[in-house]
Amino acid sequence: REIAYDPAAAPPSLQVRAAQVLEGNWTGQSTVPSRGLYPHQWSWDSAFIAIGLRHLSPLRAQTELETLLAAQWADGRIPHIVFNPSVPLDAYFPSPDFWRSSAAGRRAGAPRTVQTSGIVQPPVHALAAWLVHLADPGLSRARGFLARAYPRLAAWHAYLLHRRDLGGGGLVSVVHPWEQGMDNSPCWDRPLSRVAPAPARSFRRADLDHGAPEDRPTDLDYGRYVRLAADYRDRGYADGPGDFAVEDPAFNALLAASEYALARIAHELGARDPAREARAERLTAALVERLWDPAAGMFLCRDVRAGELIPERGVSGLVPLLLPSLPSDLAATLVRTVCGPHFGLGGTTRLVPSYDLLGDAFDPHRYWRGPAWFNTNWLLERGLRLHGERGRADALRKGMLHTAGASGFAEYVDPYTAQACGVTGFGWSAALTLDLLH
Ligand code: 9WN
Repeated sequence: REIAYDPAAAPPSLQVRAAQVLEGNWTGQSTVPSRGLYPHQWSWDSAFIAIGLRHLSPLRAQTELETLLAAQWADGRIPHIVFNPSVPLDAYFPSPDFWRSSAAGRRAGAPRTVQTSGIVQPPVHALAAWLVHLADPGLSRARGFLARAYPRLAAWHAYLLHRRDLGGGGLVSVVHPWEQGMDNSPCWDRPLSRVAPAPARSFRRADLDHGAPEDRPTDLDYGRYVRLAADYRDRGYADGPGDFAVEDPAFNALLAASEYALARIAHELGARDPAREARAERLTAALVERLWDPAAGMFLCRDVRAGELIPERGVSGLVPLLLPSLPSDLAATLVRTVCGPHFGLGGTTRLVPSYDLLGDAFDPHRYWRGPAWFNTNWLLERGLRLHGERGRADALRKGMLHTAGASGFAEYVDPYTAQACGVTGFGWSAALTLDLLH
């Protein structure tokens, strides 16, 4: 019997499905992480999304970053959320009326025309801008993309290096778990325990309208997030010693990676900026000096207030594998740790979990306390490749592509079974899939 060929019946390819997610999440100027759960623009999401979007439309990828950079504060900070004024206030908490950026952030130079949050997220932007440029250098030059982005990115890094070195050792501190981006990682449990939670009745969580409570942070976590953010706001978003200050390996490694990217951007623009690479190397050296833990075989977070390393293994402590000038014995140790019993890659897990499989707080479904996320796995895939681990990088890439398709571009997945958790159609899961396909 002859089988008629019907192209409409063929299932769409992974590439087409990923593109559809990004199309659906595009607002005209930027991309939301998720239509329901995160209906505004997020800082590090936009950087990862631009890295994927460049394969579909270099113009849209440039616009994505330009929209974010347009919301930069005069002190150089890039806010972690840029609010979309057409979205109802109660669609996401905390909303613009909580942050009150243009009033409370006046002295720090918050923009008047857009509403933003007052905290930051990891500095993936210069890396993203460079990769976006490479996708279509002709368009980038014609639009003056890098020439316009460069001073803003330089001011952003200067803000972090000068205003946020709260530990005085040459590394940036985050002052809120939302800044580091892995909101309820067990790494924060100890420093957060000192923070008096805001009463549960004083705010309403919109996230529970979209996600299963057992996949999300607890109410107690939220009470502490609210307290820290409100205190920072009430200090006019001025930086100084507060209740929570942590030096995080991923945040600082991403800053170093972005410094290398800024050096390339400066070179492309014809400006000589030898200080940039030196800065990236100094950051790498400071990471090793302050955060490397030989017994754990990985980097740990430093609790700046307590003056000690936090004895928890989070995926963030593997991300410095991304750095080219990491000493080779440390890189080799990190590879062993990723593939060992705590993270299980190539053995018990399909993707690298967000937290120690053997840790007391491990939970395969609860947000950043165990599930695997696509952005951290994408960073590790690059790190493995950079340090000559081609076979492992290829296997991880394959696992990510399979999981992305099978989970409907889930926000995060169970690291053992790859079962989808959180929302599906998540922006960076789709974008980084596209990047891996190219
Ligand atoms: C708070 C948008 C963001 C990500 C973070 C992720 C989550 C927000 C939230 O969603 O955080 O910023 O409401 O839980 O933890 O990494 O940028 O996708």
